[in-house]
Amino acid sequence: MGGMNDVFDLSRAGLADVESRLDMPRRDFMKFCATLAATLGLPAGAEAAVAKAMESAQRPSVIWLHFQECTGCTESMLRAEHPTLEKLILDVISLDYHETLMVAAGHQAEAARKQAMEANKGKYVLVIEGSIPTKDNGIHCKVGGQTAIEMTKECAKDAAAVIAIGSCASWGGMPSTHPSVAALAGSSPTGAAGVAEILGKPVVTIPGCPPNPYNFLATVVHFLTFGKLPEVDQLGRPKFAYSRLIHEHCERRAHFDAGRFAMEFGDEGHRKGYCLYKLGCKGPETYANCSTLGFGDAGENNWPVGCGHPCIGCTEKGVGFHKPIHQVAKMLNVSPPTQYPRIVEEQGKAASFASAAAIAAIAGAAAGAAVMMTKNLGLSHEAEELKRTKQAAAQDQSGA
Ligand code: FSX
Ligand code: SF4
Ligand code: F3S
Repeated sequence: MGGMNDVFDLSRAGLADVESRLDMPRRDFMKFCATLAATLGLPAGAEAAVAKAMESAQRPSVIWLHFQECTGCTESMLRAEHPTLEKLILDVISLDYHETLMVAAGHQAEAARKQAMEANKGKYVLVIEGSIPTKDNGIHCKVGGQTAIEMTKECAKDAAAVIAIGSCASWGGMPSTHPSVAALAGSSPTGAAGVAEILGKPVVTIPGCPPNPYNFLATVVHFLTFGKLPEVDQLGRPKFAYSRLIHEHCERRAHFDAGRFAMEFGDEGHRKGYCLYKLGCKGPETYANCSTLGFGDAGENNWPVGCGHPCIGCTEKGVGFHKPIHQVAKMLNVSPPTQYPRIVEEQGKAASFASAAAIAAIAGAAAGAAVMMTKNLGLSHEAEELKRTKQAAAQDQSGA
């Protein structure tokens, strides 16, 4: 025996090891691998490869830097389950430098970082949390006497992969917000930038404020399983997580399509779970998988819109922290209907046989329209990518 199929043999030795290392029943471990494989959009059966990679515990060295941010990225990781980040840290990756979690401080901490970089030259994964200040030679954020710019460049030089976690590290995030003071408009107080801007080359980005920990875990597990990072878009975002608009998979989408909107917080529509578009929901212009993944294992619907708050577009550069919260979203793919259908049957009222048949006929037509819409929406990310490529080429030409 010994092929990939033996992964379904729950009595095999590898699983006994992983069970004791992770302090997790083997069935739960297999379910966790299947969930991660599904999150990564891998085909059925890929959980076998994921399980094998995690069982072998290659423990790549990870160096995790913190700059201008709130530490929410790390905090949200600590609240990830199946298994918790602590278990992941101790078992799957070797977290050799992390200012919030490590015991060492001062010179000891700096020595640990240099030692890990030297010992794992060309092999370690560099994770950066927080934006990097560029104004005044970067003096607004220094660690161990080095500016964030210097430290980023030094640590990235010999890294096998660089991951920018959170919106701050991905594109500047909240620290890059322009103040409303006229004299300072157009630039943030510290000139906050993302990692790619500092390194002058693309890096993998996992935006979100905070990002969903599963997107980070899935990215790391992809690295462990296949020896490379997952496929990304032009902004460095893994496609498995950021290639669909939130609006495409939102549980309130049917209300949007039917023209049922909450108009005020706490009004009848809001209490009934109607669409939050008119309260400023940025789901129609924000790429992320929040609506399908949820946060924090606190049960279903545990994401901003599910909790009754409009999406503020926290993952999306130019939207999150930049557009006023109550400004309505730009529709990237489908314009909101100008005429809304009459609501034929309100929830809770029994439909007559005849009206049920009429609704079914309408629903059939709507399903056909939805298929067309979904087809078009499927092109949305590609169309956006194409637009960005053209813009970049035009910029290159004008700069040349
Ligand atoms: Fe905070 Fe992370 Fe927001 Fe930024 O997350 S949750 S401010 S993305 O860098 O710590
Ligand atoms: Fe959901 Fe927001 Fe789209 Fe409404 S506008 S369907 S609440 S994502
Ligand atoms: Fe952020 Fe919107 Fe998701 S606010 S967490 S991108 S629903």
